[in-house]
Amino acid sequence: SKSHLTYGARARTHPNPLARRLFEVAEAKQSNVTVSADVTTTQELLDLADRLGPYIAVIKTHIDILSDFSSETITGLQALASKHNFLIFEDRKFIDIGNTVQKQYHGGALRISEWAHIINCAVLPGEGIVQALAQTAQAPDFPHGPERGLLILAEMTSKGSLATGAYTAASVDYARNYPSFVLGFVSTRSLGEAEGTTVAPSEEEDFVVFTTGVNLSSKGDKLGQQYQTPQSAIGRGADFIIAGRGIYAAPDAVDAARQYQQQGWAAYLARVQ
Ligand code: S5P
Repeated sequence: SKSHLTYGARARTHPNPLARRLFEVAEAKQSNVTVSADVTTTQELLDLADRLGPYIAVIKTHIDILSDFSSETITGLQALASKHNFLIFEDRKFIDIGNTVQKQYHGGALRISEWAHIINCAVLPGEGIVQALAQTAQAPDFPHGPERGLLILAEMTSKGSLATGAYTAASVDYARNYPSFVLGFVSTRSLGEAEGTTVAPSEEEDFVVFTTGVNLSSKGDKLGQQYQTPQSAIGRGADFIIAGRGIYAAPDAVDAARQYQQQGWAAYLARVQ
């Protein structure tokens, strides 16, 4: 993997325009933090995005948990993304046949393709899900193509996760087959070297790794979530650490965001030295 290189170096050489932008944002803001803004009203979401904006590279949403989603949610979020220079990741975890995920991604009630730079999917349905989402994001008449990318959910942080072994290896194979659309993975470590994959890596392969289940003060929750620290995640290959309750449920969310930013950046600097 290229995880020993700086974000700046990876931004200069990465073949994917959205990956380049991600690394540029991280470098410019000295932040590899993605906040998982799992709040349930538009006001809370926009308030968090504005207060935490300076300290994060990416905001991750579960847009379908908002009780009052409307076009104002999206215009508000987009305005804050430009104001603070962060990208938007909708954690919809598409998992269906190609024909269905295309309709869930583009149009519909949530219009995800219009505003989410990054989406993710699970590969339970097979490689066709990646092909279907790529087809929609890269259609000739879709205006945002170069600013759209997919992360494959190759592993999960929950206790007893079945996304292991051959399933994780298939995730890597599919990512290799769609390099212009797949940015990398949501996983607990860097992937690609010893997974038992069948598709050979290319010279320029540089998957972006987002690691969730990051928390500084807890080891897990009562529903099977399992946490590691920013240091541990980045040491295992995370390029971006995702923290939800560790930040938004802290007594002072801004203070917490700063702490994750500092620790995430220090761990990154230690890795690239
Ligand atoms: O394996 C995973 C993948 C994801 S995307 N485990 C996860 O927890 N997530 C998401 O990360 C989850 O849906 C939630 O939005 C966030 C973790 O939140 P936290 O409050 O536990 O940090």
